[in-house]
Amino acid sequence: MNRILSFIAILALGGSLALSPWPAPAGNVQVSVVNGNLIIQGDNRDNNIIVTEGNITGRANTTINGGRNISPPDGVTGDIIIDMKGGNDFVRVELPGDLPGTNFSVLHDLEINMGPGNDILELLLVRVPEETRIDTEGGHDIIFIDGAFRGGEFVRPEFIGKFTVNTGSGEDLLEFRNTIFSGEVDVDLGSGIDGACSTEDSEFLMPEQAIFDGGSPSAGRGDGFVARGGPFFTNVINFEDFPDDCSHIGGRF
Ligand SMILES: [Ca+2]
Ligand SMILES: [Ca+2]
Ligand SMILES: [Ca+2]
Repeated sequence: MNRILSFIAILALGGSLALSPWPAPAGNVQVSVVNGNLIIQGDNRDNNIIVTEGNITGRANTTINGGRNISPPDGVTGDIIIDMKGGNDFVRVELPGDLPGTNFSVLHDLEINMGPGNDILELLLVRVPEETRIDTEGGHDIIFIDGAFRGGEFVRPEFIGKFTVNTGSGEDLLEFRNTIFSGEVDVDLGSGIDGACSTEDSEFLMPEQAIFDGGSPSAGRGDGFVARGGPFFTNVINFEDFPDDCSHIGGRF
């Protein structure tokens, strides 16, 4: 399977509910502003939401504050905190930062906890001015990061401050393309046969401060790392498999 097919597979998993092996997404996601932080909190059902500069939208039968969607609330001056709790959750965030015509963006930190369950997180054209902290906890989780076209221009994702990922137990995949990591990067894929995948032109402005840890197991096929054409990393530990493409890593056969 080439990378385009693998991307289509991710889209099919997250986007096309008819093809999803999972039950239809449900539950309610509560959005509130607490001490200036935007809190987006799921429940223990399979929640499916998209967060953009214009809307926070529930897909399929997932509701937002009991309704179909809401505009980003006023009064957000702090961080954006997403906590999806249990269930097989899908979250897409598209917040391209302070571009012309943007009325809502990440102002400080972005913190996302996907909780137990097999989760998919997509960060498309996201710009985070300060820290990014992602924890997908147990389960077979996928994190996919890429740019996208906005107003005819391709906008790359950019993480200015420290970027931290923990994917916990389960066979997890972190795939990123066209992404700019300006600061420290600390990726820990936890136990399970995991994969980290850089397929396109990502940039690490501090590659000596980028750590990728595949975790256990360290026997057999082991954890896979793909950095085709990418920078030379010095801190890649607990990876055993270095294939040319991402189609057979992170629990994908
Ligand atoms: Ca949930
Ligand atoms: Ca999970
Ligand atoms: Ca893992």
